[in-house]
Amino acid sequence: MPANNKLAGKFIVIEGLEGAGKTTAIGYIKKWLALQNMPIDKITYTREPGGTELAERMRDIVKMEIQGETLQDKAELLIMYATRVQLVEHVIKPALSDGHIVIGDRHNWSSLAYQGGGRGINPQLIEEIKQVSLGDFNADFTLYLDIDPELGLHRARGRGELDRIERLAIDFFERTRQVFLTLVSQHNNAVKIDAGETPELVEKSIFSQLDNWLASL
Ligand code: Z5A
Repeated sequence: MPANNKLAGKFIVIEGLEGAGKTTAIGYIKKWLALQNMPIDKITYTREPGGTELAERMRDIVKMEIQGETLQDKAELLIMYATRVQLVEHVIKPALSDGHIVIGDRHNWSSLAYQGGGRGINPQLIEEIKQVSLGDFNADFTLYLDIDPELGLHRARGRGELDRIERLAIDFFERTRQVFLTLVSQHNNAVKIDAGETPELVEKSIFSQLDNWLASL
């Protein structure tokens, strides 16, 4: 079967801390898909939180700071799932049904890592919310870009001012990273990429991991 037929209807997700290089990695995946002769009009890109008109408005709420009222951790978690339901139902599932490959900049693991690890919300509760909102819908393949939080935030800072979440203390990101590392070790359809390497090496390892995954389909 040609590679592009095997890729049709698949959902690839890139996860990692801020500054890990997820946006940059999407460019590498784009290049790799071109090598597989994947037609451009059969590739859908998404980002979370966001990706639909309503979900983007909810993203603004998550990022903003209101004086005198903090966004409660559970409210933050629920907004993440509200945006995800909008995105999955309005964009991701229709695209997959239409034979697209969908490349997601973050998905469910981000909630387990940030709201579970970082904020300390019980992972069982997050799993229940996930089941209620998305059922068994999951990524087909996850590329986790692993980076030391100090380095990631340093890179993110170089890009501009940090947002509400990015300004949290470093131990928040250490806990978040630990959950990502645990998740990647528990899933056969996920790989860890050393995102602290040079862009050339990161690109090379993403290509090689995608080649391996494609061969396994
Ligand atoms: N969040 C959550 O809490 N729960 C959830 O369920 C979800 C999300 C879905 C979304 O932020 C925030 O929402 C995020 C988690 C939370 N918050 N925080 N903090 P976002 O979408 O605004 O940002 P991000 O997802 O964290 O991505 P980012 O900061 O834009 O980083 P990135 O996409 O991973 O990195 P990049 O833009 O590709 O690269 C950053 C810079 O590093 C850039 O200048 C690159 O040129 C440079 N770079 C990239 N790769 C390299 C290498 N290999 N070497 C050197 N320099 C590099």
